[in-house]
Amino acid sequence: MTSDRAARPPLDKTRLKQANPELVPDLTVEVADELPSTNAVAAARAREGAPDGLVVVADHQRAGRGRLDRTWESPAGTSVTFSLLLRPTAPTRSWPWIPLLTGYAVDKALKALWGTEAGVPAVGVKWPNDVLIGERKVAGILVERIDTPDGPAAVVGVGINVGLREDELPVPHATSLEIELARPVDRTDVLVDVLSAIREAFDAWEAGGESRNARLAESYAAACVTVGRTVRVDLPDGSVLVGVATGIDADGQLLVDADGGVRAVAAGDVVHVRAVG
Ligand code: BT5
Repeated sequence: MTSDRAARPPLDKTRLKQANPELVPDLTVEVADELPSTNAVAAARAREGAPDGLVVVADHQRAGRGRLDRTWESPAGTSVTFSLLLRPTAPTRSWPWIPLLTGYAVDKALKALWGTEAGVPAVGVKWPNDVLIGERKVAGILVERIDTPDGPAAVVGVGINVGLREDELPVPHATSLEIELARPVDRTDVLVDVLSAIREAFDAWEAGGESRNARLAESYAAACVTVGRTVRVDLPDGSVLVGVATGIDADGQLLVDADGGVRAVAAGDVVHVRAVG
């Protein structure tokens, strides 16, 4: 496996930790060689009083968490896995937007990485918070609300498949940046770009005042590959909703036109959303 190690260098800790002009200044990045889950560590740090802008990065995350007790797998040396601690000033009723905004920012950063490369499938965000290349998942997001002595905080966890080979993909509908681009991709570059995009997106959202959500709904819907498709939504009570996704409302809910009526579904209330056909 010597060749693998050479081909898979560790994250560049110096570049990430020193005052880095590439990173917006209000982020403090901590990089660990290995952690079970960056979300768990960031949540513990939030309860201890860590400030907004702390970023916990694992070079190798061994027990990543997904939504609803699902898992996130990341073979050593292949992934970007981090959690950003936010202490948003936006009212908590707007917080359902946080995972969507994160997906939107990751999507934007990956699209920029694509640049002008031809022949690669499109990047898009799948409501509520997966980032896809073509039909396959390249990034997952888990946002958790944490109650802390200093008030509620949000832990924004992001996992991105950078260097996984086909035989390392945990599920058939996954993909990685290197598979899609057919060239090596530097994990530190991806981390720096994605963190900057997320921070920028949140700063704009926080500054946006009362109209923040309506504006975001429009931009999000434009980047969202779910809108316009027929979808099957699995709900926690076992029922299934099938209809055409027509848009995103100001609360970040998916609007599904089914059986002659439009129903709004909240991200927190769905088990799975799948495109049909
Ligand atoms: C997610 O959950 O997609 C959220 C994943 C969040 C991971 C980050 S990594 C940093 C931070 N620290 C953590 O502990 N977690 C966060 P969900 O939508 O529930 O999707 C989970 C499902 O995606 C699994 O059940 C698998 O089917 C699939 N999956 C697992 N690993 C994957 C991978 N590397 N790539 C694509 N799909 C994967």
